[in-house]
Amino acid sequence: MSYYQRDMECASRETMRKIQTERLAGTVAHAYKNVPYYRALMDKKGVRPEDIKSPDDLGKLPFLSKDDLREAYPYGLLAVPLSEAVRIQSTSGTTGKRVVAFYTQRDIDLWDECCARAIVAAGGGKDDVVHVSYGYGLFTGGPGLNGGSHKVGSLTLPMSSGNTERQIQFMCDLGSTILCCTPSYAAYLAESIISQGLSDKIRLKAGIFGAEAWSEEMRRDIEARLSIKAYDIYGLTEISGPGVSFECSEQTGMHVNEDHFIAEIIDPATGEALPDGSKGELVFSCITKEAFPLLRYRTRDICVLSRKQCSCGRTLVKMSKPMGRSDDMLIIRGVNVFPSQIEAVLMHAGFPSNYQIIIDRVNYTDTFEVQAEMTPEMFSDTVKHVSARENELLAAMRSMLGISPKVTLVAPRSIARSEGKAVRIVDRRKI
Ligand code: DLL
Repeated sequence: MSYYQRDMECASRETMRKIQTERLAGTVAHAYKNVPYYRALMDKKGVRPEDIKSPDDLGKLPFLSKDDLREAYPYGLLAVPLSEAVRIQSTSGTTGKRVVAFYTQRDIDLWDECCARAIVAAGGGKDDVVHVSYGYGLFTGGPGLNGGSHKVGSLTLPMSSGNTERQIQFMCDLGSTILCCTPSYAAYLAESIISQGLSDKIRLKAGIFGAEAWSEEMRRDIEARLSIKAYDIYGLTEISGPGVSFECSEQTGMHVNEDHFIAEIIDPATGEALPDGSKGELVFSCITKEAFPLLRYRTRDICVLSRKQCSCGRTLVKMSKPMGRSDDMLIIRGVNVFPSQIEAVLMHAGFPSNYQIIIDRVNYTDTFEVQAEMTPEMFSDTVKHVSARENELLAAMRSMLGISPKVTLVAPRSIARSEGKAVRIVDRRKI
């Protein structure tokens, strides 16, 4: 039990606040003393470490963003001597300078604990075979769930991503019970398992899927096809990786590991803190990290926090699934479009989760196309049926988005599969 400190997950509000207050003060003092970059930001705002007496004072601290991480790249935000740091991980982004994060051994231990909580919440224990198909290496998915699985004492299969045939073979031969990967890869694995007629040989009971946006419809689809319960998991490299928050059996949002990360919601335009229940940008302050103690880090993820009592008994605040990003929300012909809305329409209409949104600009006007893969049954329909389906989708999308994309149905398996995060958006506009 002590491994994943169940008592912390169920602590009273008062106990949690006391712990957060102590840890926050310690981390602010640590960052001020050891990170000249952050000290300069605090000095500029005229705030001293002793001004931060409780989480209520968080608003006095300056924000950090990806831009700061890029500016301070690579070592500018490292808060311990290099000799104390034992690991580097990096974000999956492909544009600009990569963002790197550092860990001491203690940071890794606490990260493992956060991921262990996620595995336990998904029903995992010592008798489970945890099949980790998140990428290993710089990406945090593989190392995070791997560490969590060890901490729980489950048998860990460090598959990494790729080689789908081998994934399925090991899954059958070794009796994997919990699958950890991106939801898009889970959907692809499900499709391959079914098409090979191997569903009977699969022993999976749960999946821990995250690292990218996925809809409720996609969850139900994966659950039905793999006969499992699918749990969401959230995190970002800058704050440690997966396990910043995780879902429990209620499946109504992800519990934030509040004894390690304090969550706030702010208005992305003004930076003003908003009360629980408001929709806004999620901001995290790390309160136990040694090497990379980011404070008030702007995630750009748009979420809602809720303190409604959870039937699982955990008292940790819950965050909704990210509903989009304050920075990569698509603006097409002046209309704000979230890819999750498009996904919801497709899944609702019975389409598989493989789709691509292609945006371009021709003669100063945005073009907007949604390519959706058909199921094999749809593909064998007559051309007349296919065009009727395209029209149905078009009408549903127009009503959901307030803008009409060109809808093209494409053959099964014609959209390139990803073993990591799916490439859903191809934005060719040069603005
Ligand atoms: O994606 C860490 C991770 C690995 C999380 C495995 C869960 C499982 P990054 O590559 O730094 O880290 O990307 C972080 O991915 O700010 C969100 O926009 C998005 N994201 C992560 N989890 C979810 C989720 C990892 N469950 C960025 N739902 C975050 C929606 C998610 N978006």
